Amino acid sequence: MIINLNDAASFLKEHDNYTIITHAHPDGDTLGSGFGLCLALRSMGKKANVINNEELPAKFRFLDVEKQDFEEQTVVAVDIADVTLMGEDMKARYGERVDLCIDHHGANRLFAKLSYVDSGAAAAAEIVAELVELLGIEMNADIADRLFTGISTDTGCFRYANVTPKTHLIAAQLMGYGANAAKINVAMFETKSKTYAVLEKMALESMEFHFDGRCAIITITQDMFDKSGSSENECEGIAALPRQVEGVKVGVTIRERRNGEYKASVRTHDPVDASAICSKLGGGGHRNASGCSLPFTLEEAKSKLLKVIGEAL
Ligand SMILES: [Mn+2]
Repeated sequence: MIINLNDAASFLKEHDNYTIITHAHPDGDTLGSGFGLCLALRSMGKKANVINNEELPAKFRFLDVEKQDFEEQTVVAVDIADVTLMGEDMKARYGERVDLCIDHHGANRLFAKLSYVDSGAAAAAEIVAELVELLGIEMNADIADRLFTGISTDTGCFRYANVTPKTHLIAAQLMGYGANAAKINVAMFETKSKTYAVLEKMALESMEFHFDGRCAIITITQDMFDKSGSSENECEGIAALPRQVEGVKVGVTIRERRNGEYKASVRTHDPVDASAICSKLGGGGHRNASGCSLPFTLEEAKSKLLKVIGEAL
């Protein structure tokens, strides 16, 4: 059932012993909104943990909070548009029993008992910031750092079209409560591990152009992960690279998974709709940033993508 922001706030007030779950290959928003909500609930005197089925990427470890000991009663999902995005373990454990989903993906599949979805919010963390205010929770620097990280990362450091005046106002308020914006932005956008830098170099070497340079495709193979020492949980930033090339309307990053299947991240410039491209292949997401799974060989995956991209262009 779809609920409004007030209902979501009431729900959080009325329940306790929270398990907050994030999506697989966690990014700054799912983690920032998850850990921010966790600390906010604790400051209301409630018990709350964030559960992840994988180790946090090193750059996000500063968001982590110590686990509490309690019997889980209420499950809240943040920034998760569909159960398939939870990862297999988490989907098996929680897929059918999410009580409340807080999300900003227009394509949210409404898998939770209650869903609050604001597709106008730049980040799930923006929604959590609104909930904190609505609940009358006193914001502090620890919560503010986490929510700021979510907003900053999901907006590419406030550069993308999803940024609204409200995004800036909320970010400004978070800075007022002590969020260390400069430090967070340097850590998120100006710092890369050496293993990632080597992977990025290989990824750029793989770049190829189609449709008179209007589409650029990068391919990352498991072999590249092995040779660079990098891992899938630090490669999110690569998805932004192909679209950075002048004239490119559709930037695609195809990533080989451990099981030999492929996943594509599609980034577009307006008017090309990334979510329309990906939904034709069973995926989805946002207008300028979407993804889909491609259980095919690399050649097949590429030709299926090129076909729908050609239609979109
Ligand atoms: Mn998000």
